[in-house]
Amino acid sequence: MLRLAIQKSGRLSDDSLNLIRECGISFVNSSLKLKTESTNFPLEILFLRDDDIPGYVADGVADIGIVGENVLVEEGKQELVVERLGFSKCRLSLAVPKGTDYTSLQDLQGKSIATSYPNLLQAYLQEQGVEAHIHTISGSVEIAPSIGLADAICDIVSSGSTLISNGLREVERIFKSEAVLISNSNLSEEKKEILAKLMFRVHAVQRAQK
Ligand code: PRT
Ligand code: ZN
Repeated sequence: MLRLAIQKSGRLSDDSLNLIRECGISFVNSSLKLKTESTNFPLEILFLRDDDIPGYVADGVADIGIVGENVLVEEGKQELVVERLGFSKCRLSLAVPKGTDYTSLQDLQGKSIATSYPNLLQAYLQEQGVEAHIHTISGSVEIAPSIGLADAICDIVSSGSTLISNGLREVERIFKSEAVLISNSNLSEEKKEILAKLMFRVHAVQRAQK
C-alpha cells in the first residue's frame, strides 16, 4: 500500500482530491478523519498541514505527497519532485506601499522586508546582490508595512486583489509556483510499482485535460 499525504483543508485540498478521483481511485472522505484508505487501489491518504508534507515525505512517514512548490523549495526539498500538477498556480512577489518610490530592487537595499518565505527571499536577494533585513512572520504579511513592521513584503500572490486592498504594489515576481507531486527517494520495489500505476493514470488525466 502506498501512502499519499495531501493538505487537510486549504487551497490545495479540493484539486488534490479531485485528481485522485479522476484517476478512478475511490475512497470515503469524512472531514473528521485524518486518514482514509482507497476501496479500489492500494492507496492510503493522510490529511495534513501543507507545511508538514515535505518533511513527512522526506522522512518516509508518507511515501508521496502533493504540495505547493513554494513550500517545498522554502524547505529546501525540491529534489523530491516527481511531476508538476498544473493547479494552485501562484507567484511569490515583492510589494511596497503604493506611494513608495520604487525603480529597481536596489531601492530595497538596507530596508526591512516581512515574509513567511525567508529562505526563498534570502536566496533571491543574495543572487541580486541586495542586502535587506528579513522579518519572518507566519501570517497576515500584507499588513506589516501599514503597522510599521517593515518597508516591503514578500508574499504569495494569485489575483493580486489582497495586495490592492492593503494599499500595496507588486514590484518584483521572484518565484513561480504550482502544485507538485513529490516522492520519498527510497521507495520499496512494490511501492515503486504502485507509484508507476498511479502516474500512468495521472498522465492520462493530464492528457484528457489538454
Ligand atoms: O493550514 P495549512 O498550513 O495547510 O494551509 P496554509 O494556510 O498554509 O496554505 P493555503 O491553503 O493558503 O495555501 C496552500 C498553497 O496554495 C500555497 O502554499 C500555494 O502553493 C498555493 N496558493 C495558490 C496560494 C494562493 N494561491 C494564494 N493566493 N497560497 C496562498 N495565497 C494567499 C496569499 O498568501 C495571500 O494572502 O492568498 C492571498 C493572495 O491572494 P490574491 O488572489 O488576493 O492575490
Ligand atoms: Zn501552511
